[in-house]
Amino acid sequence: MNNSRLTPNHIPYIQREKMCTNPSAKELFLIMEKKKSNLAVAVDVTTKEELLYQVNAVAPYVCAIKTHIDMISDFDNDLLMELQQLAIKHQFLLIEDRKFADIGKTSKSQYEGGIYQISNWADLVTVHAIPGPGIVEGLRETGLQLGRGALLLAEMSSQGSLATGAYTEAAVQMAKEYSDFVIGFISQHRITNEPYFIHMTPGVSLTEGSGVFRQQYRTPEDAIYRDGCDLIIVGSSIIKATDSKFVAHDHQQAGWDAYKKRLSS
Ligand code: S5P
Repeated sequence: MNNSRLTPNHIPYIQREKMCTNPSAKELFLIMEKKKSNLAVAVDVTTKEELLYQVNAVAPYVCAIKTHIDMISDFDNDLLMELQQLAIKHQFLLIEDRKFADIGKTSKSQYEGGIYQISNWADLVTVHAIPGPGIVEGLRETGLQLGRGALLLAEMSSQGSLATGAYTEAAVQMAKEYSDFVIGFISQHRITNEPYFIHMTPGVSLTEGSGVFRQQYRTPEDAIYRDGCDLIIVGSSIIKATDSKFVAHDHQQAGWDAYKKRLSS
């Protein structure tokens, strides 16, 4: 098969692993294939105990865990040790959804320093494109030598988002310029056909509709098969469920079925 004539929608994750150079991107594709999971769970909770409880529950079904570490009221360094141990034991990546948005110098200091020292433990971080390429250059200087990667926010799931059209296209250009560090996007659709870019998408639930503060949800099938995203990010639908383990498994299966359907379409 001549892959150059195919869109990434028809190239298996395992082949796309060979097309990227960033170590975290490679590891992610390998884990996705091995665990048959294109599910990342957004564990948006406020205590260490809840975070570790939820991560333990969903770990077998995910390729990544996405944190907002600054929501944790009793944060300490032990939490980071435990998260990293769980990530090794269950094979998943850690995405810190920091949404950096400042000039390069400031963002770099926020990435490596402060209480959270994000670059020491997060495989991937989220980054706004709004400041222009300097933000990527600043983060890249720290992250690349540690084998880390970044995801550019090119579109958002909330109704009325300003990240559309020319803004989204400019984010794609920024990513192409630094594709050794920017491994892909947070977006609502496939926005470019380079097979090494991973499109991660939030606003996903088995039940479509809207959430609080104008969040919008569509199903794993729509996100992956219809919209061409590669990885679904699911938060409240899983972690607010009575049995998050069970519901995580359902989302994993729905995401993987949609990927298989896409490959064979
Ligand atoms: O456009 C976006 C980008 C992100 S990273 N919309 C989002 O909802 N997110 C994040 O995904 C958000 O910060 C939250 O952690 C998660 C969605 O959670 P849910 O509870 O709505 O599924």
